[in-house]
Amino acid sequence: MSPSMTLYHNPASPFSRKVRVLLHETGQTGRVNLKPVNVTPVNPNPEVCHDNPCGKIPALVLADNHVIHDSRVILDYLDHQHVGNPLIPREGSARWRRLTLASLADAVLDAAVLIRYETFLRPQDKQWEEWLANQSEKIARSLEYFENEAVTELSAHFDIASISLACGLGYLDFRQPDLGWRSTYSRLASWYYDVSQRPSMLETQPPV
Ligand code: 99T
Repeated sequence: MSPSMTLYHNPASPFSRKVRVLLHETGQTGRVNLKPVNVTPVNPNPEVCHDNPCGKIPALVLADNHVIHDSRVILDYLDHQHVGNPLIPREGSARWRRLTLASLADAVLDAAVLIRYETFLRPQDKQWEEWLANQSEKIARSLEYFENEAVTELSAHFDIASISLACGLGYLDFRQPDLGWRSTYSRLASWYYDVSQRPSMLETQPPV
């Protein structure tokens, strides 16, 4: 199968990783050509901006040159392109529950990426400690919810909710290695240990 689609991505991007994990889980890696790009809010890439006006990755260019962007939209699209069990429930309460858990996992990612940009891109004398602390609080409240209210549900399926949280925890390990979330959220740590062994997670690990 020769690739008919192109994915703008970066190995460090957890949003791109979600797409790549779903491609592995649904047997579609051969359909997508991976195009690595470096983008930050202060270093836009003209090619990405041409295909996705907001300049963010991931963005998926289809065979007919139409472009789909935002990881959640791309996951939804790709989940309609395979014949196995859907990784986003198509209907019923499961659909809204799993999408809501995925959205909370994405909120962890949004906060962690904002922390990365604030600490890595913004000059140190302009960094805003209170703002950083409140992004960290968003992460803490969300992980506490997953630990206390959702870990059993997560264990039931490796789907959009689980993929999003697994990529979120992987990103915390990558960008905030001293956070020590495992000691506070032991059930999440055990769940993450198991899902990290999946080939889709092993083959998409962020760079060391
Ligand atoms: O904000 C920018 O201009 C460039 N940033 C991005 O493209 C980041 C890369 S993660 N992507 C997103 O923020 C996508 C969010 C969107 N809602 C989605 O696709 O779900 C880079 C992380 C890192 O380098 O540490």
